[in-house]
Amino acid sequence: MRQREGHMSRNTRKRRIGDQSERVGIFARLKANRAVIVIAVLVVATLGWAAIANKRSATIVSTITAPPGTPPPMPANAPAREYVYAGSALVSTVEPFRVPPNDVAVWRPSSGMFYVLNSQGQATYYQWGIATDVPAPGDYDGDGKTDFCVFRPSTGVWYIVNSSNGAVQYDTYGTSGDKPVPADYDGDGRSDVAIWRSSNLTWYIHKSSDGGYASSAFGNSGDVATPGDFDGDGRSDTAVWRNSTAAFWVLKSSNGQTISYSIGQSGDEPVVGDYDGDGKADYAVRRPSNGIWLTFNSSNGSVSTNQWGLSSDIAVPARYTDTEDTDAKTDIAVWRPSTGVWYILRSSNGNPRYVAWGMNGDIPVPAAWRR
Ligand SMILES: [Ca+2]
Ligand SMILES: [Ca+2]
Ligand SMILES: [Ca+2]
Ligand SMILES: [Ca+2]
Repeated sequence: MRQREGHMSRNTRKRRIGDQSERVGIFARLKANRAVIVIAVLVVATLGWAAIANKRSATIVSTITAPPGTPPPMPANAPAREYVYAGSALVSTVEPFRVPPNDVAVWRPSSGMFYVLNSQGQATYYQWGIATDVPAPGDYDGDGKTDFCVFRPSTGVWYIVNSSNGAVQYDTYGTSGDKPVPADYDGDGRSDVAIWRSSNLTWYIHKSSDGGYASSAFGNSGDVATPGDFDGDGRSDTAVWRNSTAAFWVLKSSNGQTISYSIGQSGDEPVVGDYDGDGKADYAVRRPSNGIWLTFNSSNGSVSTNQWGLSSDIAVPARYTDTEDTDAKTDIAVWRPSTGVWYILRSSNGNPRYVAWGMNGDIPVPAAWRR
């Protein structure tokens, strides 16, 4: 896969993305069992100047196509942690960042196929799930790599493929109408199967540490579940965005206290991430009507404002990395369903990065796939 990325100065951050003229070339390399099938799809995107203001939309000639044949077996996985040696003696293993780098990825309901593109431009695909499933990626085996996983609402079954050894885990937990909210609530380094049930406003967590179950009533009708480690104790906190009052409510795992933080306005959508890279989740909202992002910095209490994306885009904030951006901060980013293009605002230098990956109907699932 080869991609051409646009480069713009920092002050273009306030322009709308569609104002850029760009060409996106793409070669998608797809791997099969015994042979390497290379399907080259040239994508030439010409986004007209002032596309937004003039209500001209981006034109993408083509986008990636579904790969043929049976998906390959899971590739062997290298340990995610870095090994520190003194001479030949292993002295420690460390995770260089609390949040490992994320890859752009989509899940295609029509085929049940995950498509992952890593930062080196290498593609991995894996068929897992059926059209009515809900993708529920998480690191359930705790090896630092996200595992392919879907939640089937009709039966409440979670289907998990361990990235460490390819073994499949099943967990029946939840039912139709529940919102999957996998995260590491007990702090053992593994994602816990969890759901938020809006009908009784209760969180149900299947703890990976001891196999026990936990539940807690938290949230109001109409809230959006936004779990994250807001207090930075290494355990994810149950949290919600309350649209009616434009505030986040967090049940802190460190001391059991409930806190709230007002940001944005009713109609905004929550886009929680660690935008300042201090290890704590930051309250953040995106205003679809004008593309404004408001991100709280937990490190110093300030709020940053950026304009990025169109109303029809899907917010995909995550810690993307490339040669220009290796920091631990969540990048503001959107995915445009109509064209399949990812627009990433690099946290390191404000330069935008464009990646064509996926097509209309896909569900973006950026995560630390590290494939
Ligand atoms: Ca894993
Ligand atoms: Ca856990
Ligand atoms: Ca916490
Ligand atoms: Ca933070």
